[in-house]
Amino acid sequence: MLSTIALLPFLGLAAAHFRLLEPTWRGDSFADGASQWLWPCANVSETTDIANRTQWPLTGGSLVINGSHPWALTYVNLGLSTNVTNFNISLVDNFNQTGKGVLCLKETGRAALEEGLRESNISVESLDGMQASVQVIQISHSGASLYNCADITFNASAALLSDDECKNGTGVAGGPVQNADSAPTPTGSAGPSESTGAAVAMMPGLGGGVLAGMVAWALL
Ligand SMILES: *[C@@H]1O[C@H](CO)[C@@H](O)[C@H](O)[C@H]1NC(C)=O
Ligand SMILES: *[C@@H]1O[C@H](CO)[C@@H](O)[C@H](O)[C@H]1NC(C)=O
Ligand SMILES: *[C@@H]1O[C@H](CO)[C@@H](O)[C@H](O)[C@H]1NC(C)=O
Ligand SMILES: *[C@@H]1O[C@H](CO)[C@@H](O)[C@H](O)[C@H]1NC(C)=O
Ligand SMILES: *[C@@H]1O[C@H](CO)[C@@H](O)[C@H](O)[C@H]1NC(C)=O
Ligand SMILES: *[C@@H]1O[C@H](CO)[C@@H](O)[C@H](O)[C@H]1NC(C)=O
Ligand SMILES: *[C@@H]1O[C@H](CO)[C@@H](O)[C@H](O)[C@H]1NC(C)=O
Ligand SMILES: *[C@@H]1O[C@H](CO)[C@@H](O)[C@H](O)[C@H]1NC(C)=O
Ligand SMILES: *[C@@H]1O[C@H](CO)[C@@H](O)[C@H](O)[C@H]1NC(C)=O
Ligand SMILES: [Cu+2]
Repeated sequence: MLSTIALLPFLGLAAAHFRLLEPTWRGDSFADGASQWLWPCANVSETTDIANRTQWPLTGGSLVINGSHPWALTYVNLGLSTNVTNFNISLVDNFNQTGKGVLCLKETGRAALEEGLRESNISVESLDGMQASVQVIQISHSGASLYNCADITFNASAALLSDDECKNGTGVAGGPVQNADSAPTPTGSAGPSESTGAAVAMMPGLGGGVLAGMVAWALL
């Protein structure tokens, strides 16, 4: 947050800066030289030490974020292999994180991962040992997107976080996107991060009513 204080008067709004606690993020995206505004991974480069990648179960691992704003549209995408910019498996599509603090998804996007592997022609068996990166996007009131990434290795022996380690903070939850004339229609195809364009281009899963709403908020 501190690093963006100078920007706030300019943007007129605070953005939903957040920390990615699990899987372990690439590096501190609040540090100098990094910026969560920057696609695709906040200008934090990929982990070079393979031992520092989080081991993830083949059915999708646990995800913990610590959000700093009252709500944010949240996406979780996966890119298989290393140095990817194409995070084209959408694990979690477009939910509204409400409440500041810690949100944990115990097993992230199991069904979406299976489908993404099928579409990528990759068997669950060959996923074992594969490196990949997880990208989390949050979009709040201003309509601008914020990014954090974590580097993982899929591992058949890796475990989900325990129930003790995976809890939602008091008052933190997730819900469907509101303020829309029409319900969002998840696409289930390409993830939202293929484009570097405007925030609205990041949200193929949103119905036109939502897009209009987002544009309206962005102009507030
Ligand atoms: C991204 O990080 C590199 C160093 O890793 C730095 O040279 C560059 O200025 C940064 N880009 C932005 C837009 O901050
Ligand atoms: C790996 O993680 C350890 C512990 O956080 C850190 O000290 C080390 O610098 C990391 N290695 C690399 C190459 O980033
Ligand atoms: C989440 O962020 C808040 C505000 O910065 C902080 O007080 C809290 O300790 C963080 N929680 C965790 C689990 O890191
Ligand atoms: C990823 O890209 C960086 C910088 O371009 C390069 O140094 C590194 O070797 C690449 N990693 C892999 C696994 O290709
Ligand atoms: C994602 O992109 C990779 C490389 O660009 C491609 O091989 C793979 O089939 C794509 N997967 C999906 C689900 O679109
Ligand atoms: C999928 O992978 C298998 C085995 O590598 C290969 O024989 C097949 O042609 C691939 N199919 C597509 C659609 O790429
Ligand atoms: C896979 O996970 C298991 C259990 O955490 C660990 O012992 C093993 O070293 C991991 N494999 C690799 C290749 O890192
Ligand atoms: C935390 O909240 C999200 C969104 O409501 C929910 O999907 C998830 O299961 C919750 N996590 C836990 C550990 O109950
Ligand atoms: C997310 O939920 C909050 C709290 O209910 C609400 O004020 C906000 O408008 C919601 N945002 C969207 C895009 O649904
Ligand atoms: Cu912020």
